[in-house]
Amino acid sequence: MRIRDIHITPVAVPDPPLLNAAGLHAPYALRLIVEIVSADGIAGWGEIPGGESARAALEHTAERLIGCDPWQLNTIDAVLSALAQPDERGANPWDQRAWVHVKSAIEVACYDLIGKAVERPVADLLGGAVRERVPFAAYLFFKHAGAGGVHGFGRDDSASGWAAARQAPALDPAGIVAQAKAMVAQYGFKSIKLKGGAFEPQVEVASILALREAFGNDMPLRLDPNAIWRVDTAIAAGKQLAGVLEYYEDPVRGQENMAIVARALDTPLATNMCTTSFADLPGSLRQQSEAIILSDHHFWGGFRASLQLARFCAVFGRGLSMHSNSHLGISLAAMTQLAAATPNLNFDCDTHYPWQDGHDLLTQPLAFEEGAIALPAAPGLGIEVDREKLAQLHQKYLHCGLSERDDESEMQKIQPGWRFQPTRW
Ligand code: GKR
Ligand code: MG
Repeated sequence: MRIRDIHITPVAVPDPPLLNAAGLHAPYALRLIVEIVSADGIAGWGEIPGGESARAALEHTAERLIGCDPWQLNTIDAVLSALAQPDERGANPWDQRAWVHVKSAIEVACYDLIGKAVERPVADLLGGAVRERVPFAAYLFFKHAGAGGVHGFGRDDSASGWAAARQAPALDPAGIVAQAKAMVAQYGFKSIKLKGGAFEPQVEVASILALREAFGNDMPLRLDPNAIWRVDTAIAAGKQLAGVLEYYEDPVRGQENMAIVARALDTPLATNMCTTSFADLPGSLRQQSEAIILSDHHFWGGFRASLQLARFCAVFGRGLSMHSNSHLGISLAAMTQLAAATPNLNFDCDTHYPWQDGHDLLTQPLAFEEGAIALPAAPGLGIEVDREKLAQLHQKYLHCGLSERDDESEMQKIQPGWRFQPTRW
């Protein structure tokens, strides 16, 4: 089998005004969709966070992969490694490295292609499914009113349930509880993560306590301030939340600070910010910076790298969970296939998908039942891309005026002069 074509399509998907440590989500989230077509006409799909730097890296790579055999992933890795430029994760909540994302997009699309060629789901190619249903967690955000997109997504006063909650502001503990109830009622999630780092720590602690009150002791709760708290703030908040959190995600910045907080608390610390690459693992072991690593095939470099990370976690006693960023159904399918084939993934995975639900590019979007996605039976990723919807989301990209994610500039539109601070409270 040979790669005949690689198509790269930037898309923009309506995204609500969600708040985080770096500012505010823009009306559109950017994604890059990669289609790899084999000489015999089979198409494999991949999806990664968007932006012109990742797109340039992908395009540069794509032309060198034409003619390669998609089964020869080690050869493809070597081609990518030879092209890769040094890049850095950056201080933002999300990972800005272009090259690991490129590697992931290509590998995922190759797996989809191979799975379709041999008529087996990707999970089978990764060693076989150890679970048929992959559980996800509700992902709450403090937010302003609005459901994303510039045209046609104004307030709909007739909306109810999750559709209304997605539009409603959530700026205090009561708003967060209302959002959680609507999201859990709609999708059946069995655990909850709150994106923190947006307001004074006491508001976020109060929101977690309000969630505990509203959902009782059987609902696991997580809080993620995206590393914007000082060590003393994080320890004080962690003590207030003792016995309440399933895990405490990136309260502070860097492995050394995480290790200090970890030693002061009984609650396990988790990260998708201080240990995000294989080069970070020796430091993680030396410092004991976290108890749980949130894997993410987009920034660990694909499925095989994620399984290697899983093996590390099993050997060195780390728990393993899964991180997400705003995403569409190709990424959701890839996360589901990988999670299904990862024996020691022992927490419900993150997903932003409810914030994008209704705007997907799949012919038949994946659906959450009781908070979980059933592993699709169809080969490859188990999904079909609707080319018309893809073209519509591409048109939105061409007209949205965004070329990179920039939550700080978006925040400045409503709070002139607002600046991102790596450590704020
Ligand atoms: O979507 O605003 C967001 C999150 O802050 C995201 O960018 C992070 O990457 O979800 C992420 C996290 O867990 O840190
Ligand atoms: Mg996080």
